[in-house]
Amino acid sequence: MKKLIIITTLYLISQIKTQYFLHPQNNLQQDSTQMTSLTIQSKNTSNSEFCFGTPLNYFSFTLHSSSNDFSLSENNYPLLTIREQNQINILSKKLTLNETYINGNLKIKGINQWKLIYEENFDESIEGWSNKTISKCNGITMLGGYCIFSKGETEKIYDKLPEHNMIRIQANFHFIDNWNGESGYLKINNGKNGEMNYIWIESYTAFEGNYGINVCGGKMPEGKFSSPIDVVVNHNSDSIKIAFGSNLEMDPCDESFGISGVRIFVR
Ligand SMILES: [Ca+2]
Ligand SMILES: [Ca+2]
Repeated sequence: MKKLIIITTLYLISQIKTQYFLHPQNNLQQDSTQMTSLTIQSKNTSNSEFCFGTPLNYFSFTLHSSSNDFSLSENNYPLLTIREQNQINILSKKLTLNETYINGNLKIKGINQWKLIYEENFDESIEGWSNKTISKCNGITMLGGYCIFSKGETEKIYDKLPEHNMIRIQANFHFIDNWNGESGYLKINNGKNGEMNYIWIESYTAFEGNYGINVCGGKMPEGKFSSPIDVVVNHNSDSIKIAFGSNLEMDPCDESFGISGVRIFVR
């Protein structure tokens, strides 16, 4: 790198700062230097610094004597600092990453953010559900659906949840065909001895008229084809059992439900 101008700043024991300019006009000019080790060690009251660039425009690595922070700076403005106890602060105004892996918590202004742990769209493998028949309706692949789920439940245990205090369950509940005020529900095993408790219930009555839209199953229109479930409850166990169900009474080809887009978040 012929155009690279290196300013090496060394602090001598006498605290007299000596700069070595590796510059075309300087006697120290050379195209490259090879070494196996370079240590920059200042006296306690001075920073240890290594700079690339010109005196007016440069990047520097600095170990600050007062704080023991190590920083990468542009023109003395810190872009990244490494503090004691392995704390890294990125002070740059923009940060671009190709991929990010977060093993612990993500906090924004001190608040833990939701972490998506499980997501199921039922397009690929379906594992763990007590009744795992799927169907496709109106372009949506769903667990259950027309002629499949009516009265009863399908349940699944999600395990290996990371440490958390709250859990958030999202899904879409699809009411299909001839509901007459019956209810669809979501239960989880947060009872005293792991009993299943209702955490979401919604009832629906189908309406047969000129204004209905029939998108799924039989001829009865779907007035609530996709009802979003989004429930947050206190929870700290490393597993959870959830069950979707209904108290429908008729044949699933007359009235049915389906589930799509299940997501489990914790924080
Ligand atoms: Ca009915
Ligand atoms: Ca229908």
